[in-house]
Amino acid sequence: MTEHGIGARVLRKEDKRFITGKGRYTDDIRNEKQTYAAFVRSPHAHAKVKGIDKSEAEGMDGVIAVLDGKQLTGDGIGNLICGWAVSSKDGSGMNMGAWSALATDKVRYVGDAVAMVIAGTQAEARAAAEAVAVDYEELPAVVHAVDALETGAPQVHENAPGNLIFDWGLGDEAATDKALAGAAHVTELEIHNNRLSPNPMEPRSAIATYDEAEDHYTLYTTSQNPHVARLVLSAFYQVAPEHKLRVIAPDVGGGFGSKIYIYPEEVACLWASMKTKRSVKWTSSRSEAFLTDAHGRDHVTTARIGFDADNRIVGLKVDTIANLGAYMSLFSSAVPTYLYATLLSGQYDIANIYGNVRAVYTNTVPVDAYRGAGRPEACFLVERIMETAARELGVDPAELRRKNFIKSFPHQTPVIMTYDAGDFAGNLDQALAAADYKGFPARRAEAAKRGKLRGIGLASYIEACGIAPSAAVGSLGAGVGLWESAEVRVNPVGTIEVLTGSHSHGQGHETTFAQVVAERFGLPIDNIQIVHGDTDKVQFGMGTYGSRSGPVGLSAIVKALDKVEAKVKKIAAHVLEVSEDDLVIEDGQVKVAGTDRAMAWHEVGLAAYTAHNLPAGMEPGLKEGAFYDPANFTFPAGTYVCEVEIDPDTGETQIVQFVASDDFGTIINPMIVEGQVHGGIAQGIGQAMLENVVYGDDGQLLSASYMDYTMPRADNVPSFAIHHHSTKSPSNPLGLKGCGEAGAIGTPPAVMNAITDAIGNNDLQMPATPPRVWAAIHAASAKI
Ligand code: MCN
Repeated sequence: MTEHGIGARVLRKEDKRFITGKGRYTDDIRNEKQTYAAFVRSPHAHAKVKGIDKSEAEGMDGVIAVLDGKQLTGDGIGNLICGWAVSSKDGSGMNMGAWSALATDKVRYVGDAVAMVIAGTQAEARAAAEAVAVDYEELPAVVHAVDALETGAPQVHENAPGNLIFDWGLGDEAATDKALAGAAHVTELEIHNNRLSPNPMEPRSAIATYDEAEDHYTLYTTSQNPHVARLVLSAFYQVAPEHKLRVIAPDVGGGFGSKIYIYPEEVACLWASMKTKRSVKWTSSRSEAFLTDAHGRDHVTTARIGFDADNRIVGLKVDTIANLGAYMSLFSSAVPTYLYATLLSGQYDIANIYGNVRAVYTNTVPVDAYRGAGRPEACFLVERIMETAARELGVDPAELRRKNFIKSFPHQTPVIMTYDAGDFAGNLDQALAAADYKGFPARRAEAAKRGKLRGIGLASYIEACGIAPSAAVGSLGAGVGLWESAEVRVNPVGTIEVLTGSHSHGQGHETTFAQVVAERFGLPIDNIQIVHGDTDKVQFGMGTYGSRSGPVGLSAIVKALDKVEAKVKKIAAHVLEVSEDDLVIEDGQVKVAGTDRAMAWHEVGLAAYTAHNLPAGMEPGLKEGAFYDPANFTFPAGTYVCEVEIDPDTGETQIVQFVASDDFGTIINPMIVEGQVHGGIAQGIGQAMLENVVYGDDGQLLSASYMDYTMPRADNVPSFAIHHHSTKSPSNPLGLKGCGEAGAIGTPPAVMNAITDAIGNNDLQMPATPPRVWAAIHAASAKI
C-alpha cells in the first residue's frame, strides 16, 4: 500500500471546498438576466382541474410568463415515464397512468404542479404563483396501499382499474405452498415498511438556459446521473435532441436515491427557457421538498416462513402491497420487485421462495428509490421474521441464523440472484464477539435493577449492489444498460485527469478514485483530478445509485488504466531499448526491473506527446477509455447487533450499543467507508425509531416540516463500532463490494429486533416512537 493508495485513510480532497463554503451547487449559479420559476401546486390530493385563470398573475410585477400544462403538451413535450417494465403474472403489462410535467385535467397529489410562473426575481415568481386561480373540483382521495385495492376505492388513473399497476410474482408458488404445508413450524408476520422522506441537505434545483442562436439547451441540475437525465429528457420527453442538450450536475448536496429520476420541474424549466428565451431557475423550498421529492419504502407485507423439525428453513412466502404514489417515476416499478423480491433469500439457504407484489396507485407523492431501494424492505422482512421464528422456536436467534446460512459459493438462490462470495458466519462471529453477546443476560439483569428494559437484536443482511450487469437488468425489463464508462487522460507533464460517468454527491469519489490511480502508478494523489457530472466533458455514464460507483465505476477506470499502462510500457520499452516484460511501474517511474535504469512518469507523458521517438505506427498521445459491464452484482453482507435500553414509564428508547461487521471486499479508503456506514446506520435508526411520512385520509401531508418529520439527531445515535470481515468479490478487478447503502439496510431490523426483545411484544411497527413503544409495553395495540 502506498501513502495515498488502496487501503489508506486519505482525507477527502473535496472537503476543502465544502468546509470552506466554496462548493458550487446549482443554486449558487446565477446566469445573466436570470429569471426565476415558481410552481402553482395543487392544494388537493385528488381533483379535476376545471380551469386556470392566469390574468391577475400575468399583470403582476416582474412576471414574464405564466405557463400551464395545455401549453406544455401543445408544444409536444412528452409524459414523464417509468423506465423499467414489470409484467403481471397473467402476462399483461403495467397499467401506467399518464404524467405530464404540468397537470392538465386532473391533479393526483398535494403538490402536483398545474402551472408555472417565470419572473425577474424568486419573490415575484412566488407571489404571482399565489395569484394564479385554479378552479378545482375535489374528488375523494386514497392514500394507504391496502385501501387502494378495496372495492370502490377512489380511482387514481382511469387506465389502472382498482388502482392496480401490476400483480407480479417471483419464485415457485406451488412448491413453496407445499413446503409450508409440510413444515414442522410456521411463523407468520405482518410488516409495515414506513414511508420515508429522503431529506438531502441540498434541496432540488434546476437552471435551464436556451441559446436561441445555437438552438442549444444547458441544464444545471441536482442529479445523481446527468447523462441518464439527458437521455430521458431528449428521448422520452422530447424537450431537445440529445446533442442539443448539455446537462451538468455540479456539486450536489446529497441525494440518497431521490435525485436519480427526472422530475417535472426539470422538464418544465427546460421548456420554459425555450418559451421565454431566458435562463430559468427554480430551487425547491424545504416545504416543496417534503411535498414533491420522491418518497421511499411504503410496503405492507404478510409473510410465512416454515421450518423442519431440525429448524432448517423449508420455505418462505411473501405477499407485499407496494404504494407507488400518484404516478410511476423512472425506477419505481423496479424498486418493489427486482430490487426487493430477488433478495428474499437473505443470507439463508432456502429451497422454496415465492414473492408476490401488487403495486398500487394512491393520491400521494410518487415513491421511488431511497437509500437501499427494495433491499432494506427485503432485509427488514427476512430479519424480522427470522428473529420472530427464533423466539417462537425457543432457540438462540444467532444460532438459528448460523444453522441456515449459505455456506458455499457460488450459490444460486431460487429468486434469480447468484451470490458469488461471502463468509456469513465469519461476520456473525465477529459481530457477536465485538458486542459481547454472551454477556448480554448479565447486562439485562443489571438494567432491570435500574427499572430499565434491555434488549438485543441481530440482523444478518445481504444486498445486491453495483447494479449492472446489463444483460441481467435488460432481461428484467430495464430500459437502459447499466455499465459504466471512464477515460484516463495523461497530460504531457504526467498529471492525470480521470473522466468518469459516476457522480459523487457526498461519497468522496474525488478521493477514492484518485487513490486507485495513485496506487497504480505510484503518483502523488494531488496530480490526479477526477472529472464528473457534465455531459459535455464525460462521454457517457450511468451515474451513481445502487452502490455502483465503486464496483462498476472504478472498474471502468481500472480497465482504462490497464490500457494506459500497456501503452506506457510500450513507449518506455522503445525509448529504453528493453523488452516491455522487463518494466515495472512504481514510485512514479517506469523502471527496468533489477537495474537502476528508468524513465520518470512525466518523461513518458512527454514522449507520448512530442512523438519524436515512438514505436513505429503508434499514435501520439496518452488517453484511453473503457466501458465496464460486470458479470454479476456484488453482494455486500454482514451482521449488525443493536442493544437498547427502554424506560417502561415513557417508552423512550436509547441505543446503548451498535456493532457492525461488514463485508465490503477490498476497501479503498476505510475512513470514507466508515463514514458511509455511519450515515447509513443513522438513516436506518431514523427509519426504525423516528421518521414517518404521514398523510391524512384526505391526502393532506401532515408531516410536511421538520416540526412533524423527525430526523435522527446526535442524541438518537450512539457511537458505532464498525468492523470488517471481508471476502473479495470475484466480479470486479479490485474485488470490492459497494458500501453506500449497507448501513440503511441492516439497521432497521437490528433496532426493531432489539426493541421487541426488550419489551417482550413483537406487535410493533416502525417507527418505534416512545408512544408506540409505551403502548406496546402496556399491551395496547401498536399498529399504525
Ligand atoms: N468505497 C471504498 N471501498 C469499498 C467500497 C466503496 O472505499 N469497498 C468507497 C467508494 O470509492 C466511494 C464510497 O466508498 O467513494 C461509496 O462507494 P459505493 O458503495 O460504490 O457507493 P456509490 O459511490 O455508488 O454511492 C451510492 C450510495 C448510495 S446508493 C446512496 S443512496 C447514498 C450513498 O451512496 N447516498 C449518499 N452514500 C451517500 N453519501 C452521501 N454523503 N450522500 C448521499 O446522497
